[in-house]
Amino acid sequence: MAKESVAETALDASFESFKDQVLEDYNLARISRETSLLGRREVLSGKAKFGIFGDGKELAQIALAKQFRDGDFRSGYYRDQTIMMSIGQLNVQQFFAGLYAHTDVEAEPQSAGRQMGGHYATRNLDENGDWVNLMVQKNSSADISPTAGQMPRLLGLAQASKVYREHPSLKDLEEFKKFTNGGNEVAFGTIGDASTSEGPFWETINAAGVLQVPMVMSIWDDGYGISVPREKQTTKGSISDALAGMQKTKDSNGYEIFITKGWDYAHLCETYEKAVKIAREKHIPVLIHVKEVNQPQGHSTSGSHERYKDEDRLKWEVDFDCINKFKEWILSFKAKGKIIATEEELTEIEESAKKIVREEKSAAWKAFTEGIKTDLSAVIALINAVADQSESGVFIKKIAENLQREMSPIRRDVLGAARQVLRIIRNENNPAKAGLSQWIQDQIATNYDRYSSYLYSESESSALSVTPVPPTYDDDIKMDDGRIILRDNYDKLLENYPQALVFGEDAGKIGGVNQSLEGMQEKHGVLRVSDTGIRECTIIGQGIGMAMRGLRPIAEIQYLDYLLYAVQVLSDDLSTVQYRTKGGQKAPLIVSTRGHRLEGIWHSGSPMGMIINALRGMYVCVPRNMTKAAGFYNTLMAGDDPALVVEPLNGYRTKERVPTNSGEFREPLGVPEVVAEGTDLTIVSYGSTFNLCEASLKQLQELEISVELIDVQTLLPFDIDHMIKDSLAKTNRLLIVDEDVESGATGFMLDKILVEQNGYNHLDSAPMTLSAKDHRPAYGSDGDYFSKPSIDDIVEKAYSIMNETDPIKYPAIY
Ligand SMILES: Cc1ncc(C[n+]2csc(CCOP(=O)(O)OP(=O)(O)O)c2C)c(N)n1
Ligand SMILES: [Mg+2]
Repeated sequence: MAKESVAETALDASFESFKDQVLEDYNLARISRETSLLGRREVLSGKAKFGIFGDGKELAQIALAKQFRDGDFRSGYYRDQTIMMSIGQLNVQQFFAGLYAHTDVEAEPQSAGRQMGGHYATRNLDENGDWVNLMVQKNSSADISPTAGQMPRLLGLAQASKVYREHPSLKDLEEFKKFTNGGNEVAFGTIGDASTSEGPFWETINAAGVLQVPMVMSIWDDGYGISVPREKQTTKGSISDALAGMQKTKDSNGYEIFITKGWDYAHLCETYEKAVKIAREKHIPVLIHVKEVNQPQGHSTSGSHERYKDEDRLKWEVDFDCINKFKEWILSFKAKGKIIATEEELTEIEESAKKIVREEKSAAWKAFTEGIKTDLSAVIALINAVADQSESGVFIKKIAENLQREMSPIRRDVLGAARQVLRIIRNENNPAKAGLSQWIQDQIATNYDRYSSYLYSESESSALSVTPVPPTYDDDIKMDDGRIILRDNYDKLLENYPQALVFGEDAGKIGGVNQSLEGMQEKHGVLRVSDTGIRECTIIGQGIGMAMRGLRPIAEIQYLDYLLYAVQVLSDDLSTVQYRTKGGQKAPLIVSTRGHRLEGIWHSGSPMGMIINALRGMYVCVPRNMTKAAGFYNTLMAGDDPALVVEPLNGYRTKERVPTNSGEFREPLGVPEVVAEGTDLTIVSYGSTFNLCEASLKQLQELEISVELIDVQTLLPFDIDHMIKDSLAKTNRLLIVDEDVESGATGFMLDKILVEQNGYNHLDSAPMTLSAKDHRPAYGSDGDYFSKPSIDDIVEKAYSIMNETDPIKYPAIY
């Protein structure tokens, strides 16, 4: 029996230390529970906006955390406060700081107040954005709210251990000692029972079984996903039954599956010890279905569980409350005449836990409100100074008084009042105006840092700081297919960066569907150039997780049209890593895909507007040829930002001049290239349509239209130095061409050029856009001709702008 065996081992070792451990666990369970109880009250009393807590999951998490070692990683969800406390990465004060949205990273290291409470992360970067030693701390990747969104990244976090263990040259390199000790690190995943219904869960589970990575997957089964019961979520009403076919056998890969109960301390401890050992030593994934987990307070502060739980279940929540059960177990424990604690001793722990949590909560509130109070006093002084000298003094004083009377003022109240006053005195020559105005400007800058910084890397390695290097060429002109330029560049990258890995569907054995990795697996090994299953979401997840552990993955999505399967993880996870941790974590993943025109509805899409709107936080490169694409890969490898590179699908067999410095030349981001100079009209484009624009130049010249042709090269960032505006100052006319839907990326570019760059000041004609039709592109060359912009369309659109300007010189064609 579990109880006896734990006890006996313990007795043999040292009863005293066993006892201390159990009581320490009891204490932590109580502290965590009190935090949940008091946290809920803070929300209900209006001091915090939303609360979601880990009550009922304490015991299982304590058992898990006992096996958590330095260098290990967690990828979990909002119930995991006890794991975080147990591994020493969250204290009670920090928990409450998160609940209140304290924006100071010292007080709230999880997200600096950016994420709602219950979303956890560790600080894995120093203040310069460089990696800290991940091997001297227990790590947690930063949580996200979408259910099962933690799963794809978990796969990569676990796979990194496998790569580190099996990679011949990384093992001994000093610079990787801060990420691994021979690949012995485990990735702990947690998920709720209901969230196992999500696609990313199944995709991850399958992939980890195939890859055999050290992943310890825990399912906290409390029987509900908000109000919907497990039976409506899971086949057979049991995730371990549903996954039974995944069980590893002597002759197959697969999982070791464990089942335990959320209130059974001894069995939980034993199960986790066994399970984690298997994952760590043998790199076999394990799944722990923790049944009978309770949820004493219901789902969150948004509602009460009495709405959907019947009386029996509500009674069960009390009878099988995991901490009560733990207490029963402690009190009933007797081995060789020894006991762990008396009821009085446990009551003492409970009282002390309550007191500690109350005190920590108050300290968090004090620290949170102090900063705002300082701002408040400053602004009231400034407003009163303005009031003393204003004709609206009485009214303005009233604003200051109201502000002072606010019970729990927030920054919006403070800044809002100041801005209101400045608007009132807009016509006055008030000597105190400058002080107030300056204060507002300062506050806006400070709050930009608080709420809007770190969308991208702010380190010295930011992709925007990489020094550009032009491609060099031999005097005698050597031409080759675009795919060869890419392949030779990959070869050099794999040589220069031992931490680089390339993987995707068909990327390994055959070297990619377009042969841009031809021979690379043979040369660099199956570990570094590999095939994956058809599973775009977890291909990205592999990349994110590995990038979070110091590797430099290049994840390939076979076609741009299939990026949609991965947009959720790219948008919710990868694009927000820096932002949601305020620079505490990074995942410099390069995503490579190929797109724009080729053939048919799902092999010629160019949904760039959707992509750039969904992926703020990543850079998006849209090269017109493979030399440019290679130049972007090289820049991105030298930087530490995540990015997407869209290779032009019709460019693999196009001849390009072969550079002599493969792997070295670096294309800058956000710097358009003026490919042809002209005086009548600026045409702006990128990718495959850029090449069509270039092919139109001759006809346009014959029509006596002098075109300045600009390749924007990257959509995110877009023309950092406003070069396009300078071109408009010369031509006064603008045509933007791409093959996205109408108002897609052309709409974005129009806004950037006319509004952000103030380009509209230079225009003499209405700006024009030319894009594809709103439907998906039809199949075949005629489908392409009638769905996407053609040379005819480009020439005629440009001509129509000139016709409007000078109908005598450019008479209407139609
Ligand atoms: C993609 C997505 N859909 C819906 C939600 C809203 N939501 C938040 S938690 C939750 C239930 C999750 O239940 P379960 O996985 O069992 O975890 P538990 O809260 O019970 O621990 C839902 C539907 C969400 N966060 N993300
Ligand atoms: Mg649940």
